[in-house]
Amino acid sequence: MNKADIVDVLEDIAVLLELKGENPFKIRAYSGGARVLETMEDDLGEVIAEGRLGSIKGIGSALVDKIETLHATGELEYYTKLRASIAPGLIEMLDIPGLGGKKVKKLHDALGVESIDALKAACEAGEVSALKGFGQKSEEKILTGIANRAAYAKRHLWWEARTVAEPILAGLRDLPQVEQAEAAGSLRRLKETVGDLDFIVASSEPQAVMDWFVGQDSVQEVTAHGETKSSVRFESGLQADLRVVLMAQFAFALHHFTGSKEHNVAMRQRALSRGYSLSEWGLKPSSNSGSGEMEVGSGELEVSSEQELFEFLGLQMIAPELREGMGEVERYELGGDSVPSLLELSQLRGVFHNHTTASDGRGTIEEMAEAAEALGFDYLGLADHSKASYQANGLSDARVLKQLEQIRAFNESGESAVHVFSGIECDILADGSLDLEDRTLAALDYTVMSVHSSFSQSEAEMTARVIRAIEHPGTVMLGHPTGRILLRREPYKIDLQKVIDAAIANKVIIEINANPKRLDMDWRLWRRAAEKGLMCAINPDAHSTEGLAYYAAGVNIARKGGIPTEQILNCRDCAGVAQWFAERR
Ligand code: DGT
Ligand code: CA
Ligand code: CA
Ligand code: ZN
Repeated sequence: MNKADIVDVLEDIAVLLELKGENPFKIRAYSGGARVLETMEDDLGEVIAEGRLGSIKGIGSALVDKIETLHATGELEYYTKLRASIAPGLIEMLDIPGLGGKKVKKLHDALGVESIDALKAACEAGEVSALKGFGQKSEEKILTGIANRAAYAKRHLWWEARTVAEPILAGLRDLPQVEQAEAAGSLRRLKETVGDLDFIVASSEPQAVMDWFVGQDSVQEVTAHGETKSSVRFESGLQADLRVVLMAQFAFALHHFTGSKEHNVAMRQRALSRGYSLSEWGLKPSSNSGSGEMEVGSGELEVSSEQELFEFLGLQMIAPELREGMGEVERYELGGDSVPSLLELSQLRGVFHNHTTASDGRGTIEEMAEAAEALGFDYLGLADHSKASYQANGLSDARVLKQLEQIRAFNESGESAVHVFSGIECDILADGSLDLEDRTLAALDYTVMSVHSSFSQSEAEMTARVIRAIEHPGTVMLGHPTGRILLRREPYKIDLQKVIDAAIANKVIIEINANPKRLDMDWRLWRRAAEKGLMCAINPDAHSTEGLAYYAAGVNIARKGGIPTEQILNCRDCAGVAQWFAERR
């Protein structure tokens, strides 16, 4: 097990001990040990091999054994037993924002609640707000947390859903009975989260395809097994629908089940206005149109692809990710205004906003650059945390300047074909001032300013805070502008229209944080913002060499947002990027 995962286990143990009401010294040994381990600069494997772990200040004797066991085996009996000794419902409560070990213990001791449902009932009966240490506000917050939790459980990150979908699609395509197979639905539309998977197959032998689908090893439950539709559920709770149609219907079915519903409605209206009725089965003259001129055979029209379907209705091909019923049917009229071409993965020359071992990343400058080179990039932007993010081992002014020297030396060494841009992810403090000195910010190639604290400010305060940071001459980019964590934490309150206008006025870039859990700023805002002139950067926010791969999720969002490639900094070459940075400061 690697260091970061061991840190997670130690932190988890501390919380579980709190929940059990263990003595504070014991609890602190684990939480403190986790912090020491997290900020340790030496390689954990080496420290263990040299027998030095026990001599590190803050890692007590009880921890040495456990860390070594976790490092060697990835398992720890003490931890497994500790978890098993606590009611699962109490562990689930820890997911509710604002509830840690201590508070869950209090609720359990005072009210006897052992499940989320019981906690919800206690809140609704006003029993929680009556407890010392909880008030009306925390009771409401718990109820909101429980409601969000239920909604979150119904959806899955696109990135994870894709991992499940890929082998299924490959398996379907391998079946001899299958003529064509595609994933449809929100997965194909590249939505940030996915409710369920939808597969469409063309085959004249549906039964064999259905049998294979429901018989996959990973299937936990078969919820439907019919002639043309089957549904299954996997262990993660993710469900999948399969529909099998004849080849002649494939393009129609694929289009219909790709959705979105709103897009389908607009398409059906367009067809109707031209005298046709469109469904998942096909396209035929609507009964009262009386127009015979386009009829084919029985009245059904044939199309062999979605492109032909769009063209028949006088439209250019609309990429699946744009089919959200947000005016795309009007915009893609043949012969209408030109629409921007969508970003391709291969157009990215590099990425910005990535972390190294200097703060909370797992890769060194050299390792991150090597990984960027392997991805074919020309440059890599590094932006570690600043000191206010102490839990992430953020850099002081002095440490920033030291890292800057290291990056310069790295670039000058000529050991890498990748040019490293020196940056920082600097905290925007509660009042909108910045965490580092102006001259530190000015010494760097570029900066990303982000909010990592005081999330519960009012909308007016948060908006003013972020705009103050945008107006600072040292600011080049704004990081994850709403702080949302998909399926876990709601965005903080902020007026993004005002933020967008301020960013444009100050020539500040807003990032697409490409971590699949963030995808912030949201695609729904990008088209308008880009039309107004906002510049974008795709920022994987990688905390390891593997994390660089998240740039692909950012490309999805840029496509979904219809951002023209000229307004995406990553499409510029090294000199072009350097020029942008220089002109902004
Ligand atoms: P999801 O699964 O919630 O992430 O979102 P989708 O879009 O994948 O929705 P899903 O799986 O319920 O249905 C797949 C597509 O099928 C949907 O995008 C459009 C089409 N569809 C489903 N139900 C309806 C409907 O009642 N009316 C229309 N027009 N289309 C529908
Ligand atoms: Ca779906
Ligand atoms: Ca579905
Ligand atoms: Zn951040």
